Amino acid sequence: MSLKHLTTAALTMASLGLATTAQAGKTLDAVKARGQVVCGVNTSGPGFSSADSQGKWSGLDVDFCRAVAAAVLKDADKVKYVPLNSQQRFASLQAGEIDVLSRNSTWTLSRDASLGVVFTGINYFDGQGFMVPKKLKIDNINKLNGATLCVQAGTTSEKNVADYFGAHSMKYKSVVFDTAEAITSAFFAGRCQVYTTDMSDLAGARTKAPKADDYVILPQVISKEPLGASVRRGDDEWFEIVRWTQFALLEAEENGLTQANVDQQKSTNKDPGVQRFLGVSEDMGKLLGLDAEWAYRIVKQVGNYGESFERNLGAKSPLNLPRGANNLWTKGGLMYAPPIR
Ligand SMILES: N[C@@H](CCC(=O)N[C@@H](CS)C(=O)NCC(=O)O)C(=O)O
Repeated sequence: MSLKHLTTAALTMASLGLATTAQAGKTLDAVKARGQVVCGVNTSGPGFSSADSQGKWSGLDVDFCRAVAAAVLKDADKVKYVPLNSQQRFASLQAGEIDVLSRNSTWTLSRDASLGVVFTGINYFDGQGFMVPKKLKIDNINKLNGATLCVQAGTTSEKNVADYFGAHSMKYKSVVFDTAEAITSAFFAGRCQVYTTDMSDLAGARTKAPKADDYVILPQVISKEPLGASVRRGDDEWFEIVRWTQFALLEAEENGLTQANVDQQKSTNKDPGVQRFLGVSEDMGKLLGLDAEWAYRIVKQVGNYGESFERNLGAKSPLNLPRGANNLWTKGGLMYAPPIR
């Protein structure tokens, strides 16, 4: 076939809305050759990514890495975790040391447009808050004028406090740390009166307090912190895989598919959307450079988004966070996946 005919054929397929198989991107090839997804995670974020004494990682962000590995390598355990502090994370992704950054990172315009990385979605809607010792009897952030704040370098938290206190003509003194470990020990030792970061981080940090009850997290938030994964710029195929992994976790929940019922649903559920999602009727995976069972494996090996949330952050976890904005759109939340079709 001549080039002209080939182009015409491609244009005809596109105009008819017919799908073509995805080209493998270079990250996908590298991940397959290596047999591991290298995932950048938090050094110690309870509920998001933390390692136990045996070095086993768990958390919402860890589950996301596992879901990518289940989709791509057919095995959620094929992940290498690289713990990164706030300042290291984007440089590490940019330098090609990791394939995905899944580490409580806020999606902002400057990060998305100027760091050589691109965010793939939102896996947790958060906001910045403040934790204080109960004995200070502070119940509102408007009482923080003149306070000493512990904050981490290289975070949106650092910038938001400057905005907020400036806009409200309030003074503060910040004590800046490079790691969460350093902040929590300083705060619990009384070196600053206030610890400020994302609400979810505060809930995690509070679980590490010598006596959690001695600390309160104030109810007000001063910012939007949409947390999500990011990948290096320039590999659209890999971007699509990571983005649709997030959507698959949500779509599974919306369809009532769980780790426990997915096998039975696969053989009995006649809903065309479920059959397509699980690769029974159609192969959606090939459009991503994967196989028909990519999404089935995510559910089977990791569970749906809601299961991951409950296990890591919900009422049965030490963080005990409400689902709130992170509920599905069908249940009053903001979590929404475009159609998998
Ligand atoms: N979501 C905010 C804050 C994220 C962040 O790095 N928070 C600190 C809170 S102390 C953290 O997780 N530190 C742990 C670490 O450095 O590994 C951002 O993207 O800048």
